[in-house]
Formats: sequence, C-alpha cells, structure tokens
Amino acid sequence: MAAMKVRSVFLSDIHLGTRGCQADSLISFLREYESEHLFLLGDIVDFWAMKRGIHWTAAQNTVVQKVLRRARHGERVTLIPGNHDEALREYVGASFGDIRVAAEHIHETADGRRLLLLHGDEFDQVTRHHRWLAVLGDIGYDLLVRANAWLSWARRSLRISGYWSLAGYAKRRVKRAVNFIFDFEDAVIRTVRERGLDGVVCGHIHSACLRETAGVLYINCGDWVDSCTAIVEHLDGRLELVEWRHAGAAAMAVVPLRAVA
Ligand SMILES: [Mn+2]
Repeated sequence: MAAMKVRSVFLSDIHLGTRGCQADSLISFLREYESEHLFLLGDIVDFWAMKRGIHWTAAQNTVVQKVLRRARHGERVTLIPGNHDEALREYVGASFGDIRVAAEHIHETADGRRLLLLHGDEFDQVTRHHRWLAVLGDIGYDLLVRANAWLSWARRSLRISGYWSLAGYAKRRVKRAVNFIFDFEDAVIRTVRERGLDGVVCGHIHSACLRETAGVLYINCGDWVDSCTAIVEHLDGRLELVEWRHAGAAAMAVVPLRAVA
C-alpha cells in the first residue's frame, strides 16, 4: 500500500529508551504517512528513565533512523524538547543535521490557522513544583505499562477479545480524581487565547485529544507508550487524531481506547 501524503505529522511522548516504548507500532505508522513537516513535541527520548536503566531495541534504532532519513530527504523536522528530554533544551535554536530544535513553534495550517506547538510540561503544576513526585509517578507509570503488557498477553491467552489498557484505566481513575488533565488543558487553552492564536498542539499528559473549546483548538498527540496516537494535518489543513495499532502486534486494533469504560 502506498503511503498517504499529508502536510504535517505531530508526535509526542515516544519515550525511546524505555521498555514501554511501542517502537514497532510507530515504525508502521511512519511507513503509512509521508509528510512535508514532522513535529516531534517532546519526551521523544526518555533520559530520565535511561538513568535508571537503558532499554534500547533495534526497533527504537529504526525509529531514529527513519526520522533522520526523512529529514535528509527534505521533510522539515522540528524537535521541541519535553521534560524527559530536557537535556536537549540547551540546544534550542540549533540544528542537528536537518533537525531543528526549538522551545516552541507557531505552525500555520494549510487553511491559515495558527497553532502553538509545545510539549506542555510548563503547564503541569506537578512537574513544575514537585519534581520528586513527578519522578515517583513516572516509575509507577513504568510498572503499570509493564503490568499492562503482561495483562494483555494473559487476556489473549484466555481469548478475551478487545484491548483493555490498565495504564489507561489507572490514568482515568487517578488523574480524573485530581482533575489533573482538566487543569492542564484549561491552563494551555487560556494561554493560547491570551496569545491570540487559533489553537495548540501539545503532548506531555499522554492523553490524546482533538477538540474545539470556545473557538480554541486543543490538540494533544497522546503517546507511543500506551495509546499509540498521532495528529496529522491533511493537505487541505484538516486535522485528524489517528489511533494506531499495529495489526501484527495486536488484532485488537479496532477498539479505540476511549470507548472502553
Ligand atoms: Mn512530558
């Protein structure tokens, strides 16, 4: 099947270097979408987790190579560092080969909407003011993703159909309780409105979203640890949230995460 041509691809929270990273799914996604712009919106390489132990696979190498090749072949690749790859923030304004590093970026869509691109951790009160709590939560999340892999294997063995995400479940329970996502989205949307822009594309909270709130587009790329989601801008400027599950990795592909209670 020929790759689909789109104007832009937005990805965040790939977390290369961790066990949870769904590099195989991402490779198959990248194969299907050819774009003019590739925006990597933070937490692409997880330096925090790599301090605890590196989990670097051949597939993760392939992801890096694919991105570099795309940049070499004229695709405009922009990397906006997140909190897990904040070491790269020192290089804001510089370029690595053909990859530009920026703290944020304003992207104009084909239909003229101006979108603020950033990772988003600056809007997360937990990572901003309680770094130790964020690191702790991060280790917990790691364990959760691992338990989830085991659980879906068990469900497959028992021939229970449908993808059920433990990490997704826990996130919904825990974070909803503290209104974490709501506060985050709210703060981001407020800033976008104050800056007179049409919308935002961010990441960080691992919760994919594409919605319009009082004239402001709030878009979140989600992640490639649990949900395997990306945002694409079509040639006419139309924006789409893609939920990707590699057919080989899971026949459960068709069940969108959010539809599962
Ligand atoms: Mn982050």
